[in-house]
Amino acid sequence: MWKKNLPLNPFYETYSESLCLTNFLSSFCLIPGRFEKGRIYTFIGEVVVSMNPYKNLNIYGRDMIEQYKGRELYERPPHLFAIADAAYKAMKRRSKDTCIVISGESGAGKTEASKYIMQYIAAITNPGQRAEVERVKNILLKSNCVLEAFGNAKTNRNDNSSRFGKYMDINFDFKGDPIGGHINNYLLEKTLMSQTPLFPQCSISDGAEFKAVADAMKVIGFKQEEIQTVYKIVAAILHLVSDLPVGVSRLKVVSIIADLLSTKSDMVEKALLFRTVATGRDVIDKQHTEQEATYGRDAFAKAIYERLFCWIVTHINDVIEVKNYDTTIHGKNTVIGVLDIYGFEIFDNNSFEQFCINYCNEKLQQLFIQLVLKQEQEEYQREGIPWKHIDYFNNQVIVDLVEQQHKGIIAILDDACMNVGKVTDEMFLEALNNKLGRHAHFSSRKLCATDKTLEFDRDFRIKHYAGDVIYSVTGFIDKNKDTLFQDFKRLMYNSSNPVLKMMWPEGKLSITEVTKRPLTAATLFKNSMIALVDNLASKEPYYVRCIKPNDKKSPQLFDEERCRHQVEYLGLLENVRVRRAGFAYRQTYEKFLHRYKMISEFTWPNHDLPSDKDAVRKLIECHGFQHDVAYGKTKIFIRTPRTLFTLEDLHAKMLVRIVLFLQKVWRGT
Ligand code: AD9
Ligand code: MG
Repeated sequence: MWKKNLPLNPFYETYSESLCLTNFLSSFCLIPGRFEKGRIYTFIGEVVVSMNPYKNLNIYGRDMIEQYKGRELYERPPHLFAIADAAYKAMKRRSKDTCIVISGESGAGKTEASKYIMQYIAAITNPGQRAEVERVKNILLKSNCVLEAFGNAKTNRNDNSSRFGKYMDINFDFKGDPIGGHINNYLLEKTLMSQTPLFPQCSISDGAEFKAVADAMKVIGFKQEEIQTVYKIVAAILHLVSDLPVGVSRLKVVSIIADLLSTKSDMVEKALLFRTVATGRDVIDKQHTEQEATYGRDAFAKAIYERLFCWIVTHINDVIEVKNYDTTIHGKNTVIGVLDIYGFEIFDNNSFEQFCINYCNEKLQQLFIQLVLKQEQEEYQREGIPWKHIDYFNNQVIVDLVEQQHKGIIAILDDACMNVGKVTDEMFLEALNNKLGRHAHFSSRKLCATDKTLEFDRDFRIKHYAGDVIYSVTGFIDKNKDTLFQDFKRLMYNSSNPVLKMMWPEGKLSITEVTKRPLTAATLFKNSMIALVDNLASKEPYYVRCIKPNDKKSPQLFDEERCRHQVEYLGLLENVRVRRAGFAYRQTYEKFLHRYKMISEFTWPNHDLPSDKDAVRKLIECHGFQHDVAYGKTKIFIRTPRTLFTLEDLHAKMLVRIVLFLQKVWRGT
């Protein structure tokens, strides 16, 4: 139905003349009220643009799943399911690892999108109802609930904001059924535990959510004593960071914490008040100043929270790890990766965490540019296809500002942290000013005294691809060093609770054995981002670009200015331009022939033409598609998806004819 009556792609249809931002916005949101009508998805090639509806839409049910299952990308109206199906089909048909990268700013709908994608994949696989596959699917789905319970929090941008990054690989067997998975988590924002006030006006029902999490943990396979330990750790953290209620003595709280962590009161007290230090050959207990003790306590609370989170992820990974899959018998095990990470954010007060989160978003934008805008255009050039270059803003310059060796902000921060003696956040800012004073994307009050937006001496500003963010240097040094006194690690290692003990293996080391210079938080994060991007770049990517319609979480309000800004910085306009001027599909002549040679008498079963390119040309001409293709040096390029569908149709029909023919031959009729 869709194929016949409706435009293949709203973009191809809407734009006959010039493409400008206003047209763009009109097309997918305003005219004829697509946002209001709940038509929140739009295609740009293999990219789906998603507008957060801020209300429940009845578009993710079983009937919808059936409509998208096994269909080609443009056969049905734009939807997340279409992109999920495309990634799945590509993986199954061509045994290729694929990935779905979901990006957009905080509250734009990434996490919701990732869950719908996983639900879709779960719904279309395992028709044979194999028990082991069902088990894996169930755990994959339930893992979201548990990870969100521990890793999401309310911010003023999003009531359910992801405070960690998540990349999940789903492994498939040769039948295309999920047989396992693996979750990578990235830098959890752990300061939350000691800062977030309670939100009494929150619409969330704590009781129901708690039960859902408890059930999910059971399904995943957490044992009863493990679940109890989880609750005890959470309680211990809350006791550690809470101001003491009137009438509760400090000693009482220490003893409660000791009980919860299965250790002794005097040991907890000692770890909170003293620090073991090695001076030459001697090891002594040095009493903390009040400031040190407060720092130590907070660092401890954050560290047990982080360990708990990582332990939960490891536990989930253990139960969904691919087991007993023999690639020599079953062939390659393929993967679909789904990336849902914290979105770009600007708060009133931005610190080290926002710096990391926004750097991560720069990296993802860079990957998008590389894969969608740059490589696409380079390929046309390489293949000798006539092409007029389409310009775009390349954010590599900002990525470099943050991550470049020796010169970038992370390197400067690490340098400051390496200094012996007391280093302050101000000294770090001074170093930034000295080294980055001329950088077009960096400024600070010292460098630009007339700039009234830089209110405080401790601020610096990065001109990010998605907007300017002013960061306060306060806390950068401590958060980057991320020091946790060895005394706490030893305390936990000596816990009589085996689960806790397992979370702290390095507590075994004595003070003299401890590595003095572990990698800093920013460097660890940078390394994990580089590895993530390499991993994504090695797979065939599909993109979901999420847009936030307004800052009020309203289902009615379409804030044109905000949308315009996001469309601009996400590079969507350039994306459409490249797509419209370009080709929807390309394939090497050899592979193209391999798939379609059966639909032409000139190529089936073999051709006698001088080259595969000539054979493809003949095949295309005999079906009358010559006006919709271009011939590159090694690949054929097809402009519109419609041609590809027709080729696929012909291919499918021919397969049926061949099967019928073979059946007749076998039966001897
Ligand atoms: V953050 O970077 O983690 O802070 P996300 O993940 O981009 O952010 P999220 O998916 O959590 O945003 O969406 C925010 C809220 O918007 C959700 O809690 C829903 O209330 C709402 N939302 C998002 N997508 C949909 C949807 N497809 N249908 C209905 C939605 N509501
Ligand atoms: Mg999220």
